[in-house]
Formats: sequence, C-alpha cells, structure tokens
Amino acid sequence: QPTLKERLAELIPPTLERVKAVRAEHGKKSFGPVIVDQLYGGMRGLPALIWEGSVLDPDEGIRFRGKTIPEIQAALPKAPGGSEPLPEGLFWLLVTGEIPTAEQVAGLSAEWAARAAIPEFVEELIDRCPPTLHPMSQFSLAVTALNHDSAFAKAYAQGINKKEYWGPTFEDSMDLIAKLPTIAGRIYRNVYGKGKLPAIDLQKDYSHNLANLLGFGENHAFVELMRLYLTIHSDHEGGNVSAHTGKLVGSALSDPFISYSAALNGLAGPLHGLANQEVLVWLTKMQAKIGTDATDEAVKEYVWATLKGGQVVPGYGHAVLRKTDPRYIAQREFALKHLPDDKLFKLVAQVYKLVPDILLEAGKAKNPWPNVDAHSGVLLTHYGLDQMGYYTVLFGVSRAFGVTAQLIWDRALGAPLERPKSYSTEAIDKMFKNK
Ligand code: NMX
Ligand code: MLT
Repeated sequence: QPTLKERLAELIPPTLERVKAVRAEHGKKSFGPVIVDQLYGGMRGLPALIWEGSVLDPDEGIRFRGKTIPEIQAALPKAPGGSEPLPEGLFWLLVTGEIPTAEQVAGLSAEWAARAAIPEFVEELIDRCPPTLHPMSQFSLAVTALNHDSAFAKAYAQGINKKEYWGPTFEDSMDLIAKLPTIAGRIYRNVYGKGKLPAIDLQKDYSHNLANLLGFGENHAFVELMRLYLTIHSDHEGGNVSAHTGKLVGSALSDPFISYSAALNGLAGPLHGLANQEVLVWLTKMQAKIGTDATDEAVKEYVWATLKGGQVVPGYGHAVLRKTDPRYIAQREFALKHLPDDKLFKLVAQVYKLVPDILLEAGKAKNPWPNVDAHSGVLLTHYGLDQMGYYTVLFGVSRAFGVTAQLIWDRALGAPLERPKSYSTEAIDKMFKNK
C-alpha cells in the first residue's frame, strides 16, 4: 500500500491535467456581478478562492471531499476499541480525496509520533513565556519558531525548481502537524501548573498522544472526544479567517510554519476560533448570575441583556451557514451519549432551545443557529479540561490539517501570489457617480 507521499505523487500529474482542462473549459465563465456592498461587507459571498479539501453549503454544512460528517464518521478507520474516526484518516482524505485503509492510517500515526519532538530552543521559548501570556500567543510564537528547520525555506534558498515545491511543503506540513501536540501540551502544562510533559508513545494514535500530553490519556472517553474534535474542526472551506490567512501568507512562498502561525493569529480572534473560549466565559457568568438550574425566563433575560449590552451571543451565527452547524450536532450527539446528565450540557441544550428565537426577534443576525464553538467547551469541561483560555489551542491543532492540505496542493498546482484589487471610497464614488 502506498504511503501518503507516494499516493500524492501519483495524484499530482492527473490533477494538474484536470485543473488545466477545467480552466480551458470554464476559465472565462462568470459567477455573476460583484456589488460595491461586498467590498464594504467583508466580501461575503464573493467567489475568490480555490480550496480542495472541503466545501460549505449554507443549509447542509461542511462536506470534506464531498462527504458529510456522518459519512466520514462511518467511513474513516477507527482505533481498536474506539468508535470515533481517527483524524489521521481525515488528513489523508483532505490531501487525496480518498478514504485510507486502517494500515495507512496507522502509518500516519507512527510517522507523526516519530516526528513529534521540538527543538530545545523552542522548548525554552515556550518555558520563558509568562503564564499570563494567552496560550494562543504562545502557540503562534512557537509555531513561527519552527521555521528554523523548514525544509521548504532551505530548498528555496538552494534554488529548488518550482515543480518540486510540493515535496518540502509536504515534509514541513507533516512536521508541523506532528509537533503541534508537543507544543500544545507544553503550553498547557506550563500555564496551568500541570507538571512535566510525558514522552510521546510511538505505538499510540495522534489523539491519544495529545490527550496524554494534556494529562487525560487514561480517560478513554476523553481520547475519543479528541478524535472527534480534531476531525470536525480541521477544515471549513477556504474563506474562513484562519484558512484564508494560511493560504494568503503561503502564496508569498512563506513556508508552512510561518503561514500557519499567521493563520493561528486569525483563529485567536473572538469572532473566529476564540469564540469557544467566549462561550464558556459567557455560560459561566450566566450560571454565576442566575444559578445552575435556571428557568427559561431567566436564561432569556440573560440573553437579551447580552444583546442590549451591544455584545454578540458567542457560538451563534455564521458568515455562511444558515442552519445549525453539523459540527454542533456531532458534539451534541457525543454529549447525549457520554454525558447526558451534565449540568452545563443541560444549559447548553437549554440555550439552543431559546437563543434562535431571540436572535430572530432581535432581527439582526442572518443566522440564528449555533456554530461549532457553542458546544466544544462544555465537552472539555466535563472531563476536567476547564481552563477556557486554552480551548482555541485545540481548535488550532485541528485546523492545521485543513490549512496544510491546501498549502501542499497550492504548491503542487503552482498557485500564484494572492493579490486582489482594493479601492478607496473616493475611487468608488468617482467610478459609479453618474452610472
Ligand atoms: N449575537 C448577536 N448579534 C449577532 C450575532 C450573534 N451571535 N451574529 C450576528 N450578529 C449581528 C452582527 O454583529 C451584525 O450586527 P451589526 O449589523 O450591528 O454589525 C448583524 O447581526 C449581521 O451579522 P451577520 O451578517 O448575521 O453575521 P456576520 O457574517 O457578519 O458574522 C459571525 C458572522 C460569526 C462573526 C457572527 O455571527 C458572530 O459574531 N457570532 C458570534 C461569535 C461566534 O460565534 N463566532 C464563531 C464563528 C465560528 N468560528 O469558529 O469561527
Ligand atoms: C470555521 O470553522 O472556520 C468557522 O466556522 C468560521 C467560518 O467558516 O467562517
């Protein structure tokens, strides 16, 4: 059976041909008009990027290489004794469009475990961060520093032929993904005083190792949660802030480490990945104010107070989705199976019942339904990972899968430098004044 790199090498020539054929046939076709409001309105709906790993439908949610979350849950290989998909398999799917065998997935687990060590100076860099520095800032610093050993940067400096870019990009991407649990675990243990990092177990899968580095390796349900979590947070087509940032920075031929650290800085914003932290802060404050078994009326009043205070309800709304996020549903199903009586889960479910109607009545949000971040924190909290300031780091470990899969294809397909056109208000006014 071929390794991932061998299979990729087989897939690149026919994919190049396919892209050539699609461009020859459809290259001059139009998506329709672009209107001025889209320039002022955060480019909503503007067709602008090629992203191979996944496409997001507003009503149905994400499909990874054409497959829904329930489909990948059924199709991807599982760990012995586990029922959640292994994220190694999802990475294989994102890169190749194919479902790997159990043996190929085990090969990736072993390869990532073997590449997990980080340079000593990066360990020291993390150790020198004050615990008051946000875990996401520490994460992005450490990922930037990995560029010290970038195979792509080195090959570029030595004059590599552009046709070969994908090879060192693949190697850097594999290293990056492999080293993220080590970095994430070290940050967690430093910031929250959890003692020394254990060694990576070369026999275990990626999620098991991550759980173990965080101190939860003995808890089978938590390991299963990590498998699900890393799988569903990995990719959400190309226009979201982290994915687009990684692609944009990569288009300057910045290596995968510095491209991904840029993506992490976007993920760290409260309207994007930091929303998982915001949700838990919001729920905890709600519990402190109205108690743990609050009535629907008390919850509604709290939600309205949030809106009247000029704040968003974290975990609700989406720039593209117009229905409940299937990633929310997958996590809700996990909760119903593993922690149906958890008080915080009950509150999350109560909020799900009440918030959409309130957002509809308030009349501003185009999507009143919950997104992925409305549910992730309560699952982590249940197992004792209740340091909410850390949650976005786990999102960041997962999102590397989607961003690097695209970086590999961008270099394989010779994607050009991104450089869209911008306009000033004056230029727009002049352009359209008498039209
Ligand atoms: N609570 C209150 N107001 C909202 C919400 C919400 N959850 N969602 C949207 N709105 C408001 C929004 O702020 C905007 O107000 P204004 O006109 O005063 O600027 C108005 O509704 C229209 O916004 P939309 O077009 O519906 O949303 P947009 O595409 O601009 O933004 C989000 C999408 C996700 C940024 C927005 O829904 C939001 O802020 N949600 C809460 C934060 C969140 O959960 N982010 C995580 C997204 C998922 N992720 O992981 O990245
Ligand atoms: C994501 O997973 O990136 C978020 O849902 C945000 C988005 O898709 O815009």
